[in-house]
Amino acid sequence: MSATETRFVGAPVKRKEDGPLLTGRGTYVDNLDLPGTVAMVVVRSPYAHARIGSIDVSAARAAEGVVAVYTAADLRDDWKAPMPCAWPVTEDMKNPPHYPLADSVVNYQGDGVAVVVADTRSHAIDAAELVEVDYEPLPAVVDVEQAARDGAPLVHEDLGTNVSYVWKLETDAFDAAVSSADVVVTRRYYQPPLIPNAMETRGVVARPEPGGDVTLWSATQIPHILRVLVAATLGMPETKLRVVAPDVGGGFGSKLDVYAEELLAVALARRLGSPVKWIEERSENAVATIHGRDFVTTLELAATKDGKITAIRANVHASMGAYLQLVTPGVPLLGAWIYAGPYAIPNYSVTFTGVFTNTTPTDAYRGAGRPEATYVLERTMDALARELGIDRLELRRRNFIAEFPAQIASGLTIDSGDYHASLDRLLEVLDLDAIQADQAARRERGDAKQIGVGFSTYNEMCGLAPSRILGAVRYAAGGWETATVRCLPTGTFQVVTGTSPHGQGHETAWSQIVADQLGCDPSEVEVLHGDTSISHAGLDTYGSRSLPVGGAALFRAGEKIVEKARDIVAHQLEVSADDLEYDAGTFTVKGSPDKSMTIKGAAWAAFAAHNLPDGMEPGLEATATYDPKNFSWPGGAHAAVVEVDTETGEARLVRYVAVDDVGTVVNPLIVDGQVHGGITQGIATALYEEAIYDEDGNLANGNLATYLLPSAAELPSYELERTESKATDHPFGAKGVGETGTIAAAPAVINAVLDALSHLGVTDIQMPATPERVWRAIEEARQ
Ligand code: MCN
Repeated sequence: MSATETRFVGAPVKRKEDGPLLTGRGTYVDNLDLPGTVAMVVVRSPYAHARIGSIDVSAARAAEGVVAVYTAADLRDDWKAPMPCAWPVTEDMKNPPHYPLADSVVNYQGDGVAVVVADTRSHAIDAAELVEVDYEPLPAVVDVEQAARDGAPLVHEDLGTNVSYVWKLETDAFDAAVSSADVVVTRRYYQPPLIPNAMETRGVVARPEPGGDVTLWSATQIPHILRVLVAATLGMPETKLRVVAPDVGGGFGSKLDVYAEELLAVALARRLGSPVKWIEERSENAVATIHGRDFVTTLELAATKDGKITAIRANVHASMGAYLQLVTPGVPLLGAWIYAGPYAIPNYSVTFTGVFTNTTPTDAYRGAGRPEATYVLERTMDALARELGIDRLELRRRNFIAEFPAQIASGLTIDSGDYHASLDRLLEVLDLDAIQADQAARRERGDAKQIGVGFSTYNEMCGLAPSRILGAVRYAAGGWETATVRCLPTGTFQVVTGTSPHGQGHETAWSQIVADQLGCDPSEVEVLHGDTSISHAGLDTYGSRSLPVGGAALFRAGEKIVEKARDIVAHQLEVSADDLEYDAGTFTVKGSPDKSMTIKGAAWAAFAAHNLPDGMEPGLEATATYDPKNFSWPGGAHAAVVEVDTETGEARLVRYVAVDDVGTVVNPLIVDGQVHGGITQGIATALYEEAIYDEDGNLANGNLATYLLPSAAELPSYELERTESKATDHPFGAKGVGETGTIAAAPAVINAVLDALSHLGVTDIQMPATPERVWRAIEEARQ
């Protein structure tokens, strides 16, 4: 886009979608009240591991309002395939068949064993309590390293092991590089399981339609993928299923899945001939929706004594939970190529061991694989700096990748970036000298409240795409995206996108792109999404792919419109197409500024079709499908300043400064919002969130009174800055932003806590750095 064309791209246009949402006029799944709807409730196992002896549903069947009760045995013939896992990361990956209801053994607390359908939700809940299940408890395993050892209780006995797969990537000269290094720093990190808590829990309505069709409304991120996989699992032709993602109140990766309840609702709607509705309760969400993280990682950095890092090795045990969900085994791989982060490290080794445990299945949670990689790298960078006696920022600078495109040791190419510029800007804003003077003064005085500053310089690989690379790592689907732009005869515009926003503001951002390209106001653009009967193709929203891939497809469709319109205008004005100049929606004849015609005028001419070039089809619309050659590579530098009360162990965030490079920014308000939310999730990981299981696999904190989510009261106002290096593989240079904050924040915060306590000899604290953990670390260091 030229400078004159970008009136709206780059401008802080307020989000179009927010008015209805903020005034209670959104339509979420639970707002659907279709005539004749019956309510579905899932009966869930209280045990993490148990054999099912018998299930007695007679009392439930006889209860008031009950329409039907089903167990796995009743529904066996409804499934033509087990629940899908789209990422068999190795040829011999173990993936035990997983069906919507457990048959003979339950494998995590919350595993579904029966489903009750009643006239009202309260009747269904009451009846669900009458389902009698005879369980024989089995030994459970929750610790990922323990589960991988010989002799551990087996989650799936038939497999003979809890290890689902081992995946390895290593460069040739790796061992030689480690043995010739001056120093090798090795650290071990635990990243606990996390419970995604979208504002809207999951929910489903499935309505049978005439002719055996079904419409499925789901609070999902992936209506297109869901349609294909629900149809395949139920053995329905895809044409018989319409999937609608209405307003969706967040997902953060947890709604990038094919869930048992989606399959059950469709199957039961077909059986019962009535719309079936299921709405997840908040405490149910804690066990029935996927969890994130649960990684134990050993990271080694080998370096010369002047701080040149020569090799990196990561050995990761990643919990799969009890079953492989849609992309569970692939989550570690999403970080596999970026364990060296923004640093030029020539020798590289990562090994992932995917392990079953008796816990809720894990899957993609904001950042998926990349926060895990960045956390262990940035913590170890500080450890290496201490070991070498080199300033931690100087160590980073000595190793930054400085020339682009950069081929990295893991095999990918980073097209663009400027990591020095982001760090420079961070330091301009931060005033490190003042923070360090404050730190020195507090130490001198022996204050109870100590201050620390922590850094994280990062890059990430997002914009999930390129189909060829995804295919090469055995991911079943492609990574393209598609968009249609229609220029309507009345001078308005319609976009149909394959992306499926659930909080990211695509209606606004996509309108800005079209407005600039085709010369209109964003309010004149209607953006349609999230309904497979309207948007037939698409690969949906996750992996910060929507702007890098879907936005690029939209831009390409706009280019096609401009080219067709050029021929129409040339014909109408009786000039050659080469004689036309195009700017911001208007074609002007070169040298004759009074002779012009707009895209809107061309749209009318294309509709009326009275005077079109010979052979040209009426109408002005175009579809483009875009499959980039490379991932999107944002990066940046973040700093956290924390105050730690050394008497109580409480760590409180005082400042948070983030400098992100996401290439061209379409909407700075949306980008700031994305970074805000992302940082908050990263801080939450560092200080508050952890799903705690006891040794029998009981989730000890599955509600919001005990599972801590920070609110605005715990957090400072963030200071957000940007640098800009344009993506070379995107038509207007944009990179993804949806996960940057989450990826960068956690290590910055923990590094800050450790900096605050470094004079006391504290060198390690496990996430989340709760007051108890901080206090214990201080006490241990004192002894
Ligand atoms: N954007 C922009 N300029 C850029 C980059 C992005 O203006 N250079 C805008 C885009 O136009 C889009 C938004 O920022 O409106 C996010 O774009 P993108 O980075 O492409 O990410 P996606 O739209 O694909 O969203 C997915 C991403 C992920 S992976 C998670 S997890 C996440 C996130 O978005 N979950 C979210 N942000 C979320 N925000 C909300 N409110 N709810 C969630 O569940």
